[in-house]
Amino acid sequence: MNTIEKLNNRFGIDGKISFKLNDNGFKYADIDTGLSTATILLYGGHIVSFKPAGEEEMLWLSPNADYREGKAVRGGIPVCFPWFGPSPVDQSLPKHGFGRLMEWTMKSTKANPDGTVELELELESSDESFYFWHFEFKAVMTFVIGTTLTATLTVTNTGAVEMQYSAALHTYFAVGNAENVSIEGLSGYYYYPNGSTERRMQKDPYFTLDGFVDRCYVNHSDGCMIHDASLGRSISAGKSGSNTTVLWNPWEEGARLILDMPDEEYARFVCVEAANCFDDTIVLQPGQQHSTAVHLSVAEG
Ligand code: TA6
Repeated sequence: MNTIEKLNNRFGIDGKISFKLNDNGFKYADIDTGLSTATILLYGGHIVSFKPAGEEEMLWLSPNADYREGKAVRGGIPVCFPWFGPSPVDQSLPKHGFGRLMEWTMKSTKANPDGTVELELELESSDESFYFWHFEFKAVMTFVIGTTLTATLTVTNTGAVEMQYSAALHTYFAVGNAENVSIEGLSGYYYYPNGSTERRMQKDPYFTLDGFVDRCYVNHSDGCMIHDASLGRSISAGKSGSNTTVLWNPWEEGARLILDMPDEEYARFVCVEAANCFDDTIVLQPGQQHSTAVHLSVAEG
């Protein structure tokens, strides 16, 4: 019996969850709840599509995504773990950690009475992870999929010493045109713009995209609303367990430097990321755990 047959035997749910291989040989869960469809790659524990019934796709995925071991798939909700950005100890290690570069193990699937389905994928410390990071851990991605999507990263310190990590659920929200997008919910918060160490406060109630942005909002534990005038919809990007929000769009010039997306695609997404980084890194004593979650739903425009 091949791996896909085994996955289907153990975790498939008739008419709702089946396991397949994509054209590049990556395993994925193909999900149809009736309320929505979704696609979750085992590689990276990474959801790359979520489309509530009757709505446009909510997650952007690059048409040129690079499906190769050791590369990150651009789009969806990459899991940045156990560090966000460059490694704090060795800049030669992969940016945004190794969680998005390894295959996660399917642990469970479940169909709930309310029509939602639930999937759990796990990444545990191993010889491979020790090469990058000398801590013992268990990371679980839980997805609850219905008309809304909740994606939760729960990290447990399974070792005998204190462990510190940073992380992000680096969501690429699909939009009609980034030039017609404004984001609500960041007013009154300090942010560090584009890698600067000089903090500023956002005064405007809305942040309107009009060029390259890479901002890190600190002490921000609430969600945002993403208003997309082109599609005439708003997305509620709620979160919990995260005190930092990162906004990113490479815009035209930046997109030209990114090889795994077509240049013009910068206009099709905005990243609003639920992060634990900078002042908000997580410290876990042996046996402790922390969860970071995003709750995504569509509202009218
Ligand atoms: O979250 C924002 C960011 O850290 C940006 O600086 C930008 O580089 C982006 O992530 C994408 O990173 P990646 O390694 O996936 O190309």
